[in-house]
Amino acid sequence: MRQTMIPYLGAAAITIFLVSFFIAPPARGELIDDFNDGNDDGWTRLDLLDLTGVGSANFDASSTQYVISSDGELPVLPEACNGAGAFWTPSLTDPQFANGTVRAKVSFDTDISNAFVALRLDAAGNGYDFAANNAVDRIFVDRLAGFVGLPGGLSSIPFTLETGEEYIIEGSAIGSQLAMKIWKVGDAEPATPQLMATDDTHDSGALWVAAYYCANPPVGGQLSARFDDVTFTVPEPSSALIAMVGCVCVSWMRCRSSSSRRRT
Ligand SMILES: [Ca+2]
Ligand SMILES: [Ca+2]
Ligand SMILES: [Ca+2]
Repeated sequence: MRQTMIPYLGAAAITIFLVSFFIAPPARGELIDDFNDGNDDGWTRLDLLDLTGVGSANFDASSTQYVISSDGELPVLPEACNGAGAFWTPSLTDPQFANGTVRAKVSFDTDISNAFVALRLDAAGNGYDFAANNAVDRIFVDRLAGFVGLPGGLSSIPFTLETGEEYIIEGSAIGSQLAMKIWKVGDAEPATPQLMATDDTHDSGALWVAAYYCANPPVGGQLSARFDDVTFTVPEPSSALIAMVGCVCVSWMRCRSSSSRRRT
């Protein structure tokens, strides 16, 4: 009796291990920061405006929103985009952030100001961003290299964004699948992502929020975008995966059961 129980106990242990590994992830929709304490402790700032000699940035959470803005007016850019951002410091090395969904409330204080959230983006600007370009009314899923995006992004569509309005922006990187949703606060959340893309260049890196402006359209001025209620969600457990784990365990138990019967 004891001998025949051992395979079942072993199977149960393996089942518990697999279930806990695949299906019982860390807390879902975990709050990263609501800035309600008025500071940005835990974030690592990066002022690309300063590093490239274009200007300098302010990072200010005293309003209980995280405002990333330029210190004064910025010049028209000759090309590409520039800005400032911050990454959630633990996310740079914590593998929990390699797969999942970042969500943040975003708004723009001026017409030149755009914003992105990013996943798997390292401190040198290599990774994925999910961008809301207020200046040209377009949203992008993009792969950045040294903070420079691909022409046209991995995927993009027109989307009307209004200065002063609040939006929820959501970026997702699960395996090689990238997806983005955006909607105005108060509107219904879209049932499916507006943008999807497949890319396997980057499999880990940090969670970011950033404000930026671009050479298109060729305008300078004050850069200012604000962020709030940043959350990160690990992937939903896949019912297919649950089924697969179940089948593997049942097969393994049957196999062990028949081999133990042969031994007795
Ligand atoms: Ca807040
Ligand atoms: Ca804080
Ligand atoms: Ca706009």
